[in-house]
Amino acid sequence: MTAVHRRSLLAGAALPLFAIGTGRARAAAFSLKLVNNSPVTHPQTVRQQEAAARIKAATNGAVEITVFPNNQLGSDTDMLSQLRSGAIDMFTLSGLILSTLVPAASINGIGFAFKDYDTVWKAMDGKLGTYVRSEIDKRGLIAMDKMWDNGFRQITSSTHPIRQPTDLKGFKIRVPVSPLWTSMFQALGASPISINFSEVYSALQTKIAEGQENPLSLIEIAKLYEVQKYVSMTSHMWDGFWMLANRRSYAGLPADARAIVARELNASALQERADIAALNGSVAADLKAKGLIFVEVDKPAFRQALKSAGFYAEWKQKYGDQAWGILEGEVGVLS
Ligand code: X2X
Repeated sequence: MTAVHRRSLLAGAALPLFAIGTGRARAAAFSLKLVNNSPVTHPQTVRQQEAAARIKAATNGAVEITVFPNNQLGSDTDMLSQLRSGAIDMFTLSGLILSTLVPAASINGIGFAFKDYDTVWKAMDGKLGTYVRSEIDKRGLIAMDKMWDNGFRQITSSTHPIRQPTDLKGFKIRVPVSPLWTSMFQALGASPISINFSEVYSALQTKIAEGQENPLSLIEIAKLYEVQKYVSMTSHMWDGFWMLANRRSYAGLPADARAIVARELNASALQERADIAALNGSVAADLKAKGLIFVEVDKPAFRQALKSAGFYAEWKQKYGDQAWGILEGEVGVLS
């Protein structure tokens, strides 16, 4: 929040800061910046803008959230530090990237942990999500209850089709900045390069990286098909975004405003999940029409390669028995 609004908060501390339903429009008492890394047309951005409009209406103009999509305020790494300092107030960030601050937050990205979306949402809206949120809280950030979908990730390549783990040998694959991603693709024999999403298109175009991995919806919306030739349907992990808030910004809102913000952001998260589910029904055909070649993969071989490389044992030890037990309670035994 801006200094001006902090002052007005202090000045009005003993008074009700806004009256819901008085019908009188006034300048926003609280202006918040919400940022993401997704293109302007991605359902994440669209649903966040809708939430902001509903929040403004429901608080009678007192809470104004401005959405800055598409890395407008920096890379994910930059935006995470801005969120921590309070330069930005809210940020939807992949749990895996958040793990550079909150190690437990990458746990949903363990290779081949989730078999389908029902299992994902049961875990993330249930015990696993509750556990990760409490770890986020310990590191000084607030996470809203409902995660936003990114999706099951698939590997794309501009050089050769990836069918077997052996096809990944020495493959220069861009991964987001996160120890779990690097570890997983090293375990598969690839040569992962950590690059923020803001640089991915150009890294692929200039062949700094031969390939990358992302959900089909994002491969489509971010036009990665323009600089990639093959997509291998590995669904090697599920990735989603936590709606994070700076603790001081969030605590600075009156309790009734906080309740409205949380309610509307969580409602938009559920709508965004449904948008992605709908996209998943049509996106493969669109990508094929644009010339991307779909490759069938030997999925169990990838999982076996991770197992043989000691990937599950290593990460079980890193997360600890409690976290691993919660994950396995949701998805079954992994190692
Ligand atoms: O950086 C990525 O690849 C992205 C957009 O999927 C994430 O935010 C993890």
